[in-house]
Amino acid sequence: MSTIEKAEVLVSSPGRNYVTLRITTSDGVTGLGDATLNGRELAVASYLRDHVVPLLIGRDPSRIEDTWQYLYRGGYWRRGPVTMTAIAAVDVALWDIKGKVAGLPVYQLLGGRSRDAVMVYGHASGVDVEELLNDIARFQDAGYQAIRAQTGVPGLAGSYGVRKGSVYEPAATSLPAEQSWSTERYLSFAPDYLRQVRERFGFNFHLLHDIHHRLTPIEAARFGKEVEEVRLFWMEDPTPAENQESFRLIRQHTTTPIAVGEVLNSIWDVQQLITEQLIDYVRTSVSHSGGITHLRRILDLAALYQVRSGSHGPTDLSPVSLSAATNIDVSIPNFGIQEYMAFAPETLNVFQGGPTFRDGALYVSEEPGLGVFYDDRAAARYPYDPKYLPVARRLDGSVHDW
Ligand code: CS2
Ligand code: MG
Repeated sequence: MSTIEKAEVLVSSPGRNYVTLRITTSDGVTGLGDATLNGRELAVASYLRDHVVPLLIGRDPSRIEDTWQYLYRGGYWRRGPVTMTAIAAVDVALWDIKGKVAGLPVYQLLGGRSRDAVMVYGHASGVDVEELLNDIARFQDAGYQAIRAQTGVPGLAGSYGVRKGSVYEPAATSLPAEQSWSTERYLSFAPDYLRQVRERFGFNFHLLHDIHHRLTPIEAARFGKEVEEVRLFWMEDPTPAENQESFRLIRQHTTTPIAVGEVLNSIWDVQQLITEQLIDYVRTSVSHSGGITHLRRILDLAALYQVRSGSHGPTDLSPVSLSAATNIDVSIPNFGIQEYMAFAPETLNVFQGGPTFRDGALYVSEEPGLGVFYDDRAAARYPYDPKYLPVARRLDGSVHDW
């Protein structure tokens, strides 16, 4: 019987910080898992290195479910982004190994294809509306059928979602940058610029917008109602989702579709949102919600309530996550859309292989497992570089959700 012989926690910063788990079996088969948690990377690296890796050595790598249960229940303390990201990395690495042993891409182990192409959305942004509109045109020229639109709010220093340079990365400073926020200014500005997007480009593409946890439920209800004419594919994270029942209020006032889940990490965190149909897309990611094994449970529950997938997928989830996500996306019945940001060239120097982007969609790799190779020599050129996500403060100086 093959056993787990080695499990390496690889920390590097090709373009941005990534934590990668590489498991090697006694037969020499390797599997990769993404353990990156933006702004808290070393917490997961330590959780793996100090508390999980010693438990893996000697285990049967084929026992994916048993290992998941062993790490989840055996950890005693339930859920949370650090725990569930660490478990996800182990889980995805074991699925990678299982695919390689079987000589099949992981999606073939998940029931095979339900679709050929995985529709993605790109991230258009600008410091002002004109720059945003020009960026949307660029994404349309690149073949995207779905585009997220974000721009700065006039008079506010710093703003969520505006790309600087070629790759968007919000964790850009060695201490949290402080950005100002005004709900009033946002609510009087955002619906109008989304209307301008439709006026300029029409309705023949999917338009998405990320509110990023910043409104109260009634403010989100007002926003959703005001933008119904814009026909958003979704409004994302309209209000913090710890209080799942708060979405009932939003639902009472608007038909604008809602997407939630990227900061959540277990089926219990989205259970009410799904079973009460308070959301339309669930965004939990393969790398932060317990891996392929747990994300499939979430998506199977979602399918019972006609909630579709919309998994988180910016560049702070590595190409290993994107490959695992695409293997899930191509196979599940209730696929909605996959978030996709082009990685920095340095990132692709280290993480080689995975899905390919073409005409607004991702095409899964046919290589066995996840089809991603981690190049240690390339990674050695990019040492860890601690970075923090920003913090938002209201105009009165109090902390707000970033
Ligand atoms: C964003 C993320 O992609 C999104 O929808 O919410 O970019 C998020 O801000 C980052 O993943 C935080 O690291
Ligand atoms: Mg988001």
